[in-house]
Amino acid sequence: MTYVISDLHGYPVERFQKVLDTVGFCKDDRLYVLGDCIDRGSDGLKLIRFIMTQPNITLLLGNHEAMLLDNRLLFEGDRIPCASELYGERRKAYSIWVSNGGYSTMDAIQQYTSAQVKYMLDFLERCPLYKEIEVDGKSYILTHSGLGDFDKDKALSDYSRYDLIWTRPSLETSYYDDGRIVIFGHTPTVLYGSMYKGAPVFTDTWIDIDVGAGLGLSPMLLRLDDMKKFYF
Ligand SMILES: [Mn+2]
Repeated sequence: MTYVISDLHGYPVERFQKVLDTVGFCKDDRLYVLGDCIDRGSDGLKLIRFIMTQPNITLLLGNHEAMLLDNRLLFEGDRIPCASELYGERRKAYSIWVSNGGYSTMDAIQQYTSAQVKYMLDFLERCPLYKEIEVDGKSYILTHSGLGDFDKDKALSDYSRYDLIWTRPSLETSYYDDGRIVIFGHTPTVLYGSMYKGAPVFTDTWIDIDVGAGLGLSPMLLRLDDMKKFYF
């Protein structure tokens, strides 16, 4: 069985593990986590450390993990510098992260040794921006946020990082007609209209599975083999 989930945003790791147990997730199954494990809630780094130990769970990079990586110099000294000590590009990267809910991760990271932090950040540096998979004869493209600046003749490797982790697809204008279904998170589905609150959005060419855990709603695991939804 193949599962996808996205945007856990610091969701309690023990509850996440319990859901995997409930669905009977085992070593022959595969789970793709489509980015944004961290920020907002407090368990983001615990989620990442759990994922790192699971050979059949793949984490794709989200814009929040990318913001953490953009700030990795903060964690390489004896203490975390404050904003007034940062200048130029470093100050800009810090401001962007803080304004997007980075404080919870900044606080949590201080519980770890510098070797543990380096190990986590090195792991995140290796996380892919997209995956192409096939389940039961159907082809899917997985990314954090969809495909910005979509062109069906463009190779996935030619998309910019921005177009894979920051884009906000539109119900009206985003139509990914390359024969594969694009699955992503990043945009909480309630932003497409209150009738989508807490539920995934399915269109002819894409599926948004960010049901709003970052907004305090219940996360959802989607099983691609039968499109069954599991709510936490
Ligand atoms: Mn995101």
